[in-house]
Amino acid sequence: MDWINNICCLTDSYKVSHFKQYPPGTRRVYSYFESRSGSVHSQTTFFGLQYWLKQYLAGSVVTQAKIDDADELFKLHFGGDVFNRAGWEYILRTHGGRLPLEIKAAPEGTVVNESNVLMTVENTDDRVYWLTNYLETLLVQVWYPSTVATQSRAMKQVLLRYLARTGDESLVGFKLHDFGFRGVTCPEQAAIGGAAHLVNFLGTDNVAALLLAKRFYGEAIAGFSIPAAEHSTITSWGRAGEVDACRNMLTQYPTGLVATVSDSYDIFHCCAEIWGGVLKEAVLARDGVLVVRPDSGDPPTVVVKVLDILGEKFGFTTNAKGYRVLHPKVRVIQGDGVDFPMLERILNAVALAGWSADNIAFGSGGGLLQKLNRDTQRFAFKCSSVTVDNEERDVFKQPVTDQGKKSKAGRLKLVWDDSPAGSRLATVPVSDPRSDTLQVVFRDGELLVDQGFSEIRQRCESST
Ligand code: AOY
Repeated sequence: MDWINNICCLTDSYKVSHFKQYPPGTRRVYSYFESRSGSVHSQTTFFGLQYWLKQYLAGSVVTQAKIDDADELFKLHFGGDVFNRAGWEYILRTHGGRLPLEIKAAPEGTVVNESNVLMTVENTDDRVYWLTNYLETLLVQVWYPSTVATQSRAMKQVLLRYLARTGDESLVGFKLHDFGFRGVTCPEQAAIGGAAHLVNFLGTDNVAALLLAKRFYGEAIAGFSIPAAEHSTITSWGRAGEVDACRNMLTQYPTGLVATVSDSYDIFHCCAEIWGGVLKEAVLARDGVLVVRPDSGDPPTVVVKVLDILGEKFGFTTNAKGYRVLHPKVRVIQGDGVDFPMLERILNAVALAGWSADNIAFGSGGGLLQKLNRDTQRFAFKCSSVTVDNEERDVFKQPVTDQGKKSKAGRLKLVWDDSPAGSRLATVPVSDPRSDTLQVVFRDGELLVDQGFSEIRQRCESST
């Protein structure tokens, strides 16, 4: 990744020109990051900044070679001298290549309502006023893990609602498995989005996510998986060999959980005549749990029919909440077509058919890591204060064409606001006497806070 790791270039082209555009005498630029009102999910989980700080911003990140590379590129790109070579050389000479910025941020895993400050950025050297918003491009990318963590948490709440009504809430950690590595754009995105999902869950097939959680958040092993079939391993045996392929899964993995995709030819035939027929005694004799995976068709219809067939063949019990639970050696995982709306449609169909949510887990790929964008939670980074000469001025935008894009003014803090209804995080001016939840995480090239994955998980889970 060293071809792209040049801080001078990790920005939008127009920002390279902005150092000449602030008012004369500008010494400080102060900007903040928020999820604006009108987002898809009413609460937002903040996660991922520490990866950007460690990977791109901490330490001596400016070198003469990087400045020279950027200068050469921008000469060609703009057809002239637009790049602030002298400004970057000043950072190199005066600050040893360390960025003279202060970044404050909400602790990762913090859950806020819409329209709250999550991060603030300000230059610490008067001559480097232009750097604050030069970094907007890179810092705003935190929208992605924050949105994945936000949506994954919303999916967890849906699962918890159905588990509370029909089964056992303690099972929730393994109810939404990350199938998304292949569906994203690159390994870095898989790692970032997959780690964000693991803030809420324990199940993943996204190995890149494990690497990020370990290297950047100190978590030795953030997620777990089990042996599982794919279509190639089943269909290689031929259509007539499907039963042998299935038997092989049971014998190769004689204990514990094992998952087998079962729709290669006919999911209903596979459930009735293979798992619930020829191999029924082998499944029951095995010291573990068989997880049957349908992978095509209308998910609510197919899942209910699979549960009905497996229930008829293997038997079931009825739990204290009045819902049916399959024989303990058989479960189902649905990993096709699962996104936020589909999750609830399936759970609703399962409950309506009298089946407990205990019977089923979900896999989600594109729906978990890809079917979202910066507008999902309406993330934005805006300047709210500048200091020009000795005058601190409030700054904001208020477009007549969209009142929803009005930005906040002044220096901000995030405080616990107590009302009769309970305590919630609120954004107030820095003059407010209450203590700030935002922490200084970065100053002048130094990372000042190192957050562990378990504290992040706890913070997210304990917030209401
Ligand atoms: N994994 C549970 C463990 C994982 C997978 C990964 C794309 C699993 C399947 C399964 O049971 O079936 C990426 C599709 C499936």
